[in-house]
Amino acid sequence: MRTNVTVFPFDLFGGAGTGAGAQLLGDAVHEILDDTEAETRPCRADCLRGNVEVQEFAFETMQQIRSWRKTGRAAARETLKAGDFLLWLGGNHLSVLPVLEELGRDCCVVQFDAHLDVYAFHDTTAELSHGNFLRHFETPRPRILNIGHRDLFLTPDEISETFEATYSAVDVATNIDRVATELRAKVAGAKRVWIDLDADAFDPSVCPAVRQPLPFGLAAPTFLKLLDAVWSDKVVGMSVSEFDPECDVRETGLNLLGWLVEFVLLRVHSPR
Ligand SMILES: [Mn+2]
Repeated sequence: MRTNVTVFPFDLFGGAGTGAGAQLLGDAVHEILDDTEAETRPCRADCLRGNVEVQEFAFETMQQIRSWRKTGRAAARETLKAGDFLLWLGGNHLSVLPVLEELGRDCCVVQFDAHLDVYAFHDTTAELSHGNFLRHFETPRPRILNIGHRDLFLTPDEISETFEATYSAVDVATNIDRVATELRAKVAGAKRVWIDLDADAFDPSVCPAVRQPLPFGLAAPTFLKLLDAVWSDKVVGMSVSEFDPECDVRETGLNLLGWLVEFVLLRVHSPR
């Protein structure tokens, strides 16, 4: 098994500043790999040697921006087709759309997010944005489960148009064992599983580095427990998005997400 780390710092249509977050996490991966290379004593990260490749995209020219979605889809397709694990370090949450579009119906997306990105408020744009992108698939949508949302607006009918199931932060806080059991059952029926983390799923005290924080979010150990519940060999990749270093406090978000990235790499590559 090899891992392709794709740094995809797209952050237009909402969440400008998160592109820098994707690049920072990409730098963190380089640091992990360089440190491992330099280490002379045995360490757990030895299993990463030669197995992790980092691919970085930029969105600086008009041409790069115009073809962002096509570029993203091609990059995701190539890694998924090769059977490699795909770690997608995105800018805003919209930057993950090209990956989700490549997954297909038989994939179950386990999405950690404070928001249900299907918003069509009177004051939000009808055009594609990071707040409504789940309504804009060009391909058949994968199954999507949300964990940790704090939405107080959408009706159950609107939610069920897009989400197979949602487990709000209240559900998680009041009965995490039931949530873990149900998630386990749901992913068991999927051919492939994708983990999609929007950093604002965490409580702002845990990860302040987001542009649209909502209170009462997930605690870090809670996230780990639910990640563990859905983890299996069927997990083909994971995306991390909406990390905005400008909003960070004493690098709390960077430390949290940097640790998580290393944890996931080890989880994928450690001999069992
Ligand atoms: Mn969000």
